Amino acid sequence: MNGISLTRYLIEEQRSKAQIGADLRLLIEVVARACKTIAIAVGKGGLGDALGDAGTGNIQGEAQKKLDVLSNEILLEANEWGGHLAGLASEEMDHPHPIPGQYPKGGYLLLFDPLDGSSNIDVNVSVGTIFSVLRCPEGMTGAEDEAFLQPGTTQVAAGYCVYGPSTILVLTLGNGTHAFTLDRELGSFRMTGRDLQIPADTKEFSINASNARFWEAPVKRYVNEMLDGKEGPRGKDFNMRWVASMVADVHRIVTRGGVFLYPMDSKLKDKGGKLRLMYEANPMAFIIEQAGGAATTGRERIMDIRPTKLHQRVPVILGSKNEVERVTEYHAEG
Ligand code: P6P
Repeated sequence: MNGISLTRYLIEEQRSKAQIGADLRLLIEVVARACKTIAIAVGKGGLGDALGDAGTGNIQGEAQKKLDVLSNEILLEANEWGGHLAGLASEEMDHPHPIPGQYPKGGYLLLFDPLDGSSNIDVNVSVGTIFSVLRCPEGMTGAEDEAFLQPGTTQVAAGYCVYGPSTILVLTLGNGTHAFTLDRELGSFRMTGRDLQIPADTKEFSINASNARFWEAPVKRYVNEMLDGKEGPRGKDFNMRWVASMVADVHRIVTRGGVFLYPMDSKLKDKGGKLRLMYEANPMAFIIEQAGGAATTGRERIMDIRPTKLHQRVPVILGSKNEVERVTEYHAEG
């Protein structure tokens, strides 16, 4: 079944499991088309005029790259006219973007980080778009923050598009995790991985080790045991990778296993963590769990968290199930 187009996959899902209706199928197709446009802008690098800082900041207090702003606009413009959405929320916007009055509204909410890892853009390292789809609750318009504050278990779909040597869309509709690679000649995404499975064990971990002095004891214990290698309690050697682009690190894990940690640390305590729950941790957790992996904060399943703020942050530990369970056990032991 490899090589089928994204469109054919979506039609087959709609036909076989009534998993998705026409509106959700349109939503995914529109997001995929927007990712193609973003891939072209990212791929231009210094040849386009989109590198460097935009001179503005987002609600996170982070300097926005020109491509952050451009990617956000591409996703807004692609999605506001189709009649499938009630509202959109983005890392780059303080509050939700309502559907303009001249367009019909639909029943879905789209949340996204339009260009995650954008600090890597200027040095030509892989970056990506992350998105999550929720239903708009009865009685809400989709323009209010509250409409989006739903636990990750209510997600209807989630995905990311990694802009690397190839452009790959990884998607779940709650029926497995599947990969579609952009065929640049045809201009369409074609299936290159169906029902991906993350190995339960791994020898590869992913963490920004420069934060070691700020970590909580369970994380220090977990990482030190891996660094002790064969001679240590784990009895095997480990390898470390840190791209500092969540989409690239997660894609490696979805592809060959591994464990990714951006844990709580003392310098982030007042913020709640580094990564954002609604449009980074939750969609990645859905994708990972649908591929047989696990995703916790160290203390609870990420997708069970009841959100209180649109841009709230959480600690993230995700990937190979047995490793995530080990770290989570270490937290429980204190
Ligand atoms: P650090 C990118 O800015 C990001 O949000 C994630 O994509 C990435 O995993 C993390 O931050 C990198 O953080 O502290 O290593 O720069």
